[in-house]
Amino acid sequence: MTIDVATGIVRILKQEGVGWVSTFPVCRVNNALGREGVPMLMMRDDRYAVAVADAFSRITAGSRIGVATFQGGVNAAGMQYAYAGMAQAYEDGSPVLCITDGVPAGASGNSQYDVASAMKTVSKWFGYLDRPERTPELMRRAFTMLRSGRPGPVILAIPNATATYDETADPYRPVKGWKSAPDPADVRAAVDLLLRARNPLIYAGEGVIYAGASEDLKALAELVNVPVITTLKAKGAFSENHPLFVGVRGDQVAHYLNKSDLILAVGSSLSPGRFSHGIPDAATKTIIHCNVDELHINKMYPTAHAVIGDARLTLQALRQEVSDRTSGAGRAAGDVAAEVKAARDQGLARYRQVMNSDETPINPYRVYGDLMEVLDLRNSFVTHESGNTRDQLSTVFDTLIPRGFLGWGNVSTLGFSLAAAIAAKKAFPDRASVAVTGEAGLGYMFGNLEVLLREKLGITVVHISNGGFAGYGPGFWGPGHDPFTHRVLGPNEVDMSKVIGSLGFHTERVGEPAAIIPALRQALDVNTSGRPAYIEFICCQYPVYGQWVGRGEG
Ligand SMILES: Cc1ncc(C[n+]2csc(CCOP(=O)(O)OP(=O)(O)O)c2C)c(N)n1
Ligand SMILES: [Mg+2]
Repeated sequence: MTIDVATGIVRILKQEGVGWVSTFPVCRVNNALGREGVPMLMMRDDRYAVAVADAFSRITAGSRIGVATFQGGVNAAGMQYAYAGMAQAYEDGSPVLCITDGVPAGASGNSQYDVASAMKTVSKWFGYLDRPERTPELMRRAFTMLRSGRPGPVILAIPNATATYDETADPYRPVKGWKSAPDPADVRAAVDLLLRARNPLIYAGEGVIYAGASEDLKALAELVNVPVITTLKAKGAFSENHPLFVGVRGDQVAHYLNKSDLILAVGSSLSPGRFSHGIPDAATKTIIHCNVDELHINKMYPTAHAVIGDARLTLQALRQEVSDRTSGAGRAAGDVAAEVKAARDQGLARYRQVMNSDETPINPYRVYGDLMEVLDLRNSFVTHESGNTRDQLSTVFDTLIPRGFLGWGNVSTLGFSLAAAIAAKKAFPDRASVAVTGEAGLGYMFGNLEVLLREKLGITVVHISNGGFAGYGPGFWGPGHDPFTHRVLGPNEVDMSKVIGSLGFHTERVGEPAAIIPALRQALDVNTSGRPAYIEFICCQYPVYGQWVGRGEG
């Protein structure tokens, strides 16, 4: 059977279980998607097209691959804009598939912007489909990259979507994805170190979520009686009401990072970026680094010992080894849980206090506390924005299930929260989905709000409306870290609830703390019938949150 490349790609996507594709036109594969009956979620710009697909892959931990299409080729305006979305996906290691038109044979060197070299800087793999009969081969490679090893974006450029090939010559079979198990000798050596340590600490990264290893993490932590911290992106990998959970950031996390003599890092790059911890006195600590590949081993810190393999298989192997060595008894080392509780109570006291604050303008922590009260934390999704909402929510928001909260952004691109909330709704239609943003994130979202109405996506946007870029203003960090670029029109000058309400959203403007819970309840209720909501909370500027250890002011 002879088919064209675009149709071949779409049929393969269907075989791979792709149920919808996000897009911003134009891309020649789109017409084949339409003809073959694959729904398209049309975003209002290319960056969001990528970001929604990226977030879908993250939220489903790669079990369902998000796919985006956008404009490429010689007229690569879409790709130039999508670059921001791809860079974010690459930075955070998200397995998203991007498909674009390729520069046709004979047209290379035509434009100033070099598509291939640009895309190579933001992808795990860039494929160029130079012959139509290579369609199954390149798609196989793409899905192998997406489903195996270290997660990251893959991009396919299709220079001639109407070229034809024989579909039966190389029949496509879905790619399973493969995992690697750690070397047993490395597991034994890791357990030697772990059982000798006096104050070990588990440092869990997003690899635990991608490996579906939350239960295995819990089982190991309990067996060895070791406290756990998670990275921002792994928030929720370990249930945050567990007695061994220390936190993501804040004084109690600093305390444990400082005091630890051994760090068992699992599924984390251990890269002290802007939104993660440094390891204090790393040279004096023993770092066991469990990772899916070697990229991050001995990267920023000396690795005492590495265990390379899938996080789940690694955690299982470590647990088995500990169990064998200790006749199933594990490692008993005092009342760790009571110490964790005391450290948490102390570290979180100042935030718990403001979660009950009756002050006006509203303290943002009051909104977060009330949000936790209103949501079913086992059946909802919340995400933050770049800015104070990230820093504050990652300090206090109790996350009970993996991806009940999405922490994101080794480098955090403003506006991603809307994409994440959309993706969460697509992944789990029955869960409430909430994006918490400041004014900067909201600014990025505006063009895309129409999508929620058109697609009947019942999502709530919570706006912590404080009239400025709160972390940047004067008076907080001595003279302020960016005092000249801090103020924007605030709630006294613009009524955003009217602006967004006239689009068709359910909106409310809340100035009184007592009105927070009713407003949230109503928004979530309206969401269940597919209507999006925007709630503006008139808040004070309160740039107070848990610090990253060794990262200055955050
Ligand atoms: C695309 C992009 N550009 C610039 C930044 C830098 N940045 C981070 S937060 C922020 C302002 C946040 O202000 P706001 O949304 O009002 O939140 P608040 O801190 O007041 O809660 C800026 C400009 C970024 N994260 N992403
Ligand atoms: Mg603000």
